[in-house]
Amino acid sequence: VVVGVLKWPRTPPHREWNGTGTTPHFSEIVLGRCYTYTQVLRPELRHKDCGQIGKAFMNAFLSKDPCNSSEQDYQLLLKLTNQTTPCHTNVFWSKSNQLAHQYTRVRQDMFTLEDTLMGYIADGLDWCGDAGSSEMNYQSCPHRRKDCINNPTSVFWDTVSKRFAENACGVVQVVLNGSISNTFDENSTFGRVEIHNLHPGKVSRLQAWVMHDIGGVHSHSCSSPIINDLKFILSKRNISFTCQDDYRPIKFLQCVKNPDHSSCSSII
Ligand code: C8R
Repeated sequence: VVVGVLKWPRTPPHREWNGTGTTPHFSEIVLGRCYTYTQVLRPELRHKDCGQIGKAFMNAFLSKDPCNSSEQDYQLLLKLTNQTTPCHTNVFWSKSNQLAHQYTRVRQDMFTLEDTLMGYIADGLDWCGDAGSSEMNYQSCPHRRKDCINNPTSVFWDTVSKRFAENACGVVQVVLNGSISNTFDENSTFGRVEIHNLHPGKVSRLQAWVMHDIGGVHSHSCSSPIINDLKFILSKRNISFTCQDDYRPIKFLQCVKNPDHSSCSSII
């Protein structure tokens, strides 16, 4: 008698969580992105060990309760992916993901978190494991609001965003979305984690660019009280703050997509 037969037929695994499951081919994507970044995009990092980095990433969440993830789980991964960016090159963003990345794509000397190795590897991926198994859960992962806050991806972004802010120096920039109600949101990663982890001795000033969608509403601008909230938090931390609406270099990127809009043809 073949014992294995007793396990069959298996009921398909049910979706235990409300969030998207681990991205198919997660470990291959991680490895591929790591090699692309270190061997092709930034060969100054070619000494990084992508095999180790891939393993450390998996070990951070496999065989663990996906609602009990911690900063500690990611410490080895952070250590293996450490990277210094020059002063005056850090770009933060909040609710302006695409635009901020378009900006640094053109300005190769500037870095968002996704332009660093760790952010590049993880951008857009989902992952989680399970305490009772050494496999990834491709079916579902905990949703931040509907299931639990301390899930592997949320804890990861908080942890790496914190490090990115701690390492920032000089004048740092943030791209904000002036066409939504929460242009500055104290509950976002930027408002909750990053601004509180900038080092006052290292960061001299935060330069905010409040960008409005072309043809979109102007919910907030630099003179809005919500921007004053940000200024106030920074002043308490001895970091100076400057703000400019519709910064021209970024506005030009928006105009590339909307060349015929009246606000794109004026010369002022
Ligand atoms: N940062 C945070 N979250 C990130 C991220 C990143 O670099 N990259 C990705 N893909 N994500 P939002 P925010 C994912 O609300 O909360 C850093 C995460 O799943 O528009 O203010 C970065 O340095 C996360 O839940 O912005 C940047 O400065 C959402 O995208 C802020 O934090 C966050 O999208 C942006 O975080």
